[in-house]
Amino acid sequence: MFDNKETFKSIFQRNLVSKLGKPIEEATQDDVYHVLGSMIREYVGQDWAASNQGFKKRQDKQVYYFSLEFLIGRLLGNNLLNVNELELVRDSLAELGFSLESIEEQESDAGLGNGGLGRLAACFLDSLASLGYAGHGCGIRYKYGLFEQKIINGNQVELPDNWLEKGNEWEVRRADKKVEVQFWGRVETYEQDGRYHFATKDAESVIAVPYDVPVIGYGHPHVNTLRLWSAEPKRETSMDTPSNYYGYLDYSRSVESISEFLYPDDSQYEGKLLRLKQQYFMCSAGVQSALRTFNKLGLPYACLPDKAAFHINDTHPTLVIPELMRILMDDKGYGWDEAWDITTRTVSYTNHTTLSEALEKWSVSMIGKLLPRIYMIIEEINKRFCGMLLDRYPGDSDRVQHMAIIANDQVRMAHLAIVGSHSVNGVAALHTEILKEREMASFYALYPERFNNKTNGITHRRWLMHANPKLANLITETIGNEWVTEPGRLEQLADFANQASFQEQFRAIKRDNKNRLAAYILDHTGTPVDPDSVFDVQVKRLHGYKRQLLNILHVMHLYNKLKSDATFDMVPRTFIFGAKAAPSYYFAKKIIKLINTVADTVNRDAAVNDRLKVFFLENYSVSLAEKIIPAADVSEQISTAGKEASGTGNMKFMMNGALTIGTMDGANVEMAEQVGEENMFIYGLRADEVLEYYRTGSYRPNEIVEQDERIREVVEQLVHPGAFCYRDGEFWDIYDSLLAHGDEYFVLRDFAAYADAHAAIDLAYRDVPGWTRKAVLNTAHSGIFSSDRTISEYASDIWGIQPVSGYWKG
Ligand code: DL6
Repeated sequence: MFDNKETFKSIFQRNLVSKLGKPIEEATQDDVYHVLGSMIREYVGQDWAASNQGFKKRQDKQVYYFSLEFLIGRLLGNNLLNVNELELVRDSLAELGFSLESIEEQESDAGLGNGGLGRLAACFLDSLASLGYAGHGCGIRYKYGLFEQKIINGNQVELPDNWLEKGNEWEVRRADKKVEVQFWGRVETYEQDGRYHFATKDAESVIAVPYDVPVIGYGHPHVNTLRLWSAEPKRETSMDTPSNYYGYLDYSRSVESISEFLYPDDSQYEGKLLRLKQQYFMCSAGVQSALRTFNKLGLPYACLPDKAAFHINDTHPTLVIPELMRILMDDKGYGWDEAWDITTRTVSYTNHTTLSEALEKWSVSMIGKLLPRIYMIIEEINKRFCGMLLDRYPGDSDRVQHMAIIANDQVRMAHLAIVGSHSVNGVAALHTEILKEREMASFYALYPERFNNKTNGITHRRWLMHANPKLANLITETIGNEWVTEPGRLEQLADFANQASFQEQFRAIKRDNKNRLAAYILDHTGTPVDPDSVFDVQVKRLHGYKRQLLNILHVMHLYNKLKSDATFDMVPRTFIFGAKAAPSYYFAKKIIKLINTVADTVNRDAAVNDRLKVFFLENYSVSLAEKIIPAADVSEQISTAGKEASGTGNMKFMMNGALTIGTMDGANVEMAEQVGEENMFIYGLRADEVLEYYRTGSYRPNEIVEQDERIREVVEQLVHPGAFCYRDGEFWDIYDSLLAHGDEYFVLRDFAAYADAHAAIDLAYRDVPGWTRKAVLNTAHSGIFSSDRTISEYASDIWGIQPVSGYWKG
C-alpha cells in the first residue's frame, strides 16, 4: 500500500491538506485519525469492488450472517494490521510526532452488541474475510450502541452511547441499495389461476437504507461486507394539510426509533413491540437484499440453497424463515412445499443459551397485528409441523403441545428456528450435549441429523497480534510466523515452556502489559497498583450465573483473614472487575454496588492494601478488554456449571497466557482437554451435579452457612453495618438471594472449593518458573480456539462453502 515511510508521510500530509485544509503542524489527534481512516477505507475500496465482482463472476455461494449484534469495537488498528501496514504507519506517525496508540483512542468503540454473542459475530466476520470466504454480516446500524457506563457512588449509571457523533470513517451509505419493509396492515386473500394469493393492504412502509462497512481479510485483498441497516421514513406520504404534516412527523419519529437503540427496554408493551419491529426490519431488509444479489445470477430460486446460506445468530433473526417463505410464495409464485424446501435448505441456526429467560417468545396478538402476513405463515408452519408430529407420535398430544411453535398465545422462536432450518448448532461440546439431551431433546429425537456442535472461537489477529504485539513478536521470533495463518502451530511453543531465556522474555512481556494496565488504573481511579501483584481478572456481562458474587464474597473473606490473622501470608493480589449490567437488571446492579463498596473499603485500608486491592473498571468495552486481557495473570471463568454456553473471554485470556480458575462449564471443558487440568484451577460442582440438585430440590444453602464459619461471616457482613455495609441492610437483596431464595446459582455450595482453588493459585504463583511454564502452555494450546478453526467448521459442515481466495503468506 505504502512503499516506505517517506511515501506514507507525503501521501498522508497531502490528504490532510486536501481533506481538512490543515498542515501537519496544526493537525489534532482527531484529525489524524479521520484522515488515516479515510485513506485506508479508500485504499481498500478497489479490493472491495474487485471482491464483489469476483463473487458475481464466479457465482460464489454467499453466506449472510444475520445478527442483531456486532460488537466490532474499534477498527483502525485492526484494519492496519490486516492490510499489513501497522508497523510502517506506527513508525511514520511517530516521526510526524504522533503515537498510533493515542490516535486509535480517537475512534469511537462501536458497541453494537451486548457481550459474547455480538463479539463472536465480529470475530466470525474477521475470520470469514481472512480465510477468503464470501461471507457477510447483516445487522442494524443503531444510532446509539450499548450504553456508556458511569459509576457514581458505587452504582451503575447509564448514559447514551452516541458513537456516531463524530461520524464513522468506515461506513458507506448505499442509498441505491435501499429496500422497503412493511408493518401493520391487513391481508387480503383472493383466488386466481386456481390458487390462493395474499396481498397486504394499508401497511406502513419503512425504508431500510444500508450502510456498508468493508471487512478486510488479513494479508490478502479479500474484502467482505458488513451491511448495517438504518430505518428512514418514506418521503412520498402527503403532507398537504396540518394534520397530515403532524401525522408525518409522528410516523417519521416512530420509524427512526427502529434503528435508534440496541435492546430497547422491553419491560413494557411499547418496548417489546419496538424489539419485534427491529427484528423484522433487519430480517426483511437482509433477505430482500440477498435475494437481489441472487437474482443477478439469473438462476431459478430452487438454486438458492446452492448460492446463499442465511445463518441466524440466536433466535433474534428467526423471522428470516417466514420472510423468505413470504417472498418465495407471494412475490415469486412458488407453492408451499417448494418454498419450504428452499427455505429450510438455506437457513441454519445457532443456539447460544439454555437460560429459559433468554429463549424468546412473542405474543401472538402482537406479531399478528404488526406482521399479519408473517403471522399467517408462522401459523401455517405450526399447523403442518403439529400435523406431522401427530402422524409420527399418534395420540401423544403432550408432546405436540410441548414442541409446538405456537402455544399459550405465544410464538416460541427457538422452535420456529429449529423447524425452519437444516442445521442447529450449540457453541461448545457440553452446551451441545445439554441441548441434545435436555433442553431440545424432543427436537433432537425428531431431527438428529440437524444437531451439531461448533465450539466458539476468537480471532487471534485482534486478541493476540493487535492486543499483545510484543507477545506476538516473541512467538514469531521463537517458532516462525506460520502460526499467524495456522494458529494451531502455536503448539510448537510447548517446546519452549521450560526454557529459561524464553520464560524470561515471556514474563517481561506480561510485566510490560501489567505496567500499562496499572498506569491506566491509576489514571482512571487515582489508586496505584502493584504490578508485582497477581492480576486476577473477571470481565464479562454481569449476570447471576456468571457469579461475580462468588468472586467478591471470596475477596471479602480474604480481607477478613488478613485483618484477623497476622500470620496469614498471601502473595499480593489485585482483583479487577469489569462488567455492564442490563439497565433493568436490579440484582446485577446491586452486585456492582457491592463490588465497589468492597473496593472502597479494601483499597483505603492501609493494613491490607499492600497485599489486596480491588478495582471495578468503568465502561467495560472491546477496547478496554484489549488493555486488560494481555495483562491478566488469572482469568476468572466461574459460572455455575451448565449455565455458560461457551464463553469466549476464557479463550482470549488463555491465548494471552493467563491461567484460568474455572468450573467445568462451556468451553472451559475443552480448554482443560487441550492444556491439561494441571495447568488450570478447576473447581466446583459439575453440570450433572447441578442438574441433580435442581431435580431433587435437595440443596440447602442454610446448612452450608451453619457449617462454614468463613461463609457465615461474609454473608452476615452483607447486611450488618461494618466493613462492607455502610447502611443498615444495604445488601439484603443479595443476602436473600442466597438464603431466602435458595441460592439459585450455588454460590455458597461452591465457595469452599473456590477458596481452595485460590489457595492453590497463591501457592503456584510463588513458583516463578512453574507458573510461567503453565502460562506458556496455555498460549501454546490456545490455537484451536481461533475463530479460523470455528469458521472453517461452519463453512464445511453447515454452509457448504470453500474459500474463494487464499491467505497471502507474506
Ligand atoms: O456464543 C457466544 C456467547 C457464549 O460464549 C456465551 O456463553 C453465551 O452466554 C452467549 N449467549 C448470549 C445469549 N443470551 N444469553 N444469555 O449472549 O453467547
